[in-house]
Amino acid sequence: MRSGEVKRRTNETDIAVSLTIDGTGKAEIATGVGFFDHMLDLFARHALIDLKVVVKGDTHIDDHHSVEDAGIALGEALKQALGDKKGIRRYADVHLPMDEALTRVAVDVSGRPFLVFRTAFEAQKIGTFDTELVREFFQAFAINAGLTLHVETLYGDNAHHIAESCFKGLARALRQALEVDPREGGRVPSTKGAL
Ligand SMILES: [Mn+2]
Repeated sequence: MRSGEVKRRTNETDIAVSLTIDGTGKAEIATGVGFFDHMLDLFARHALIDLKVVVKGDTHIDDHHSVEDAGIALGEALKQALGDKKGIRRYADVHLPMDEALTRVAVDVSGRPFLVFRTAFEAQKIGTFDTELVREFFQAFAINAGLTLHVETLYGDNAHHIAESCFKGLARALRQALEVDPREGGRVPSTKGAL
C-alpha cells in the first residue's frame, strides 16, 4: 500500500493528513477554509487518491497559514507514500479545461523540487479566499513532495474556474505520473538508479 500519514503542529496550525495513492478518490476534508476544501476534494477525486486532511488553523488572521501548511503536510505525506518511486511512470502532462479557462500542468516526480507557476488572477478574492494562496499551496506542495512542477494557465477569466483548472490539472497529471508502469518492471525510472 502506497500510503503516507503526517501530523504537523505549529503555533499557527495543527494538521493531520493521510493519503493512499492507489485509492478511489475518497475524500474527508475539513480545513476551515471553504474554497480550499472544495479544491482538495476535487483534487482527491480526480487523482483517485484517498485523502484525509484536517486543519485547525489561525483563520481568524487569514487563510494563509492554513493553506500553506496543508500544502507542506500534503507534500510530506505524498513523499512518504511514494517511497523509492520504483516502477512509476514519473512524467505526465495534461491540458485541463474548465469552461473558458485552460491550464497546462506538467510534472516530473523527480525528487528535485521546483515550481514554475504562470497563473495570474485578476480578482484578488474567490468569495473570502485570497487567490494568491493558490500559488502558495502549489509551492509548498511541490517543494515538500519533491516534484518538478510546471503550471501555466494559457487563458481564462473566472478566478474560480482558473483555480479549479490548476487543482484538477495537478490531480490528473499526478494520477498518471504516480501510476505503476508494468513495462518498468519495478525499476526506478532513472538512468541514475535513484530518484
Ligand atoms: Mn467549483
